[in-house]
Amino acid sequence: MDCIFCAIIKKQIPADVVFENDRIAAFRDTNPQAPVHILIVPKKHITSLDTIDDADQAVLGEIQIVARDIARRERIAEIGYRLVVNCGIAAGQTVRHVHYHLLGGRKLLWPPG
Ligand code: DGP
Repeated sequence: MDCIFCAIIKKQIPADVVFENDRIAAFRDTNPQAPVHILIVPKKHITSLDTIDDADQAVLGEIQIVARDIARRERIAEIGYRLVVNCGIAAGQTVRHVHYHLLGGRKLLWPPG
């Protein structure tokens, strides 16, 4: 399987990893859209939100706990931040390994476009 995020998780290609445990990795986005832009991913390869199943419930919940902790550490929690998942072509998903964008450090517009 040719997946860039699986390659990062296996440390076959470099990334600026800010958090890691047995189930989850978080690393800085190479094309940041905000002063803080971190991707949080399950280590298990899941293609998109559309292919999650009941067995993924715990890790997907844990990702939000990880996001909260990273946001506090990156000092964006106080002013506010956004956690975004793009699912599928119309939403602009380009990497087919489910990932949560943690964005903060500036005023974020809504709707996102
Ligand atoms: P999305 O459009 O939601 O699929 O977001 C994919 C994000 O992944 C995009 O913001 C750029 C980022 N990205 C793509 N390739 C790499 C990579 O090799 N390393 C890192 N750190 N980020 C990547």
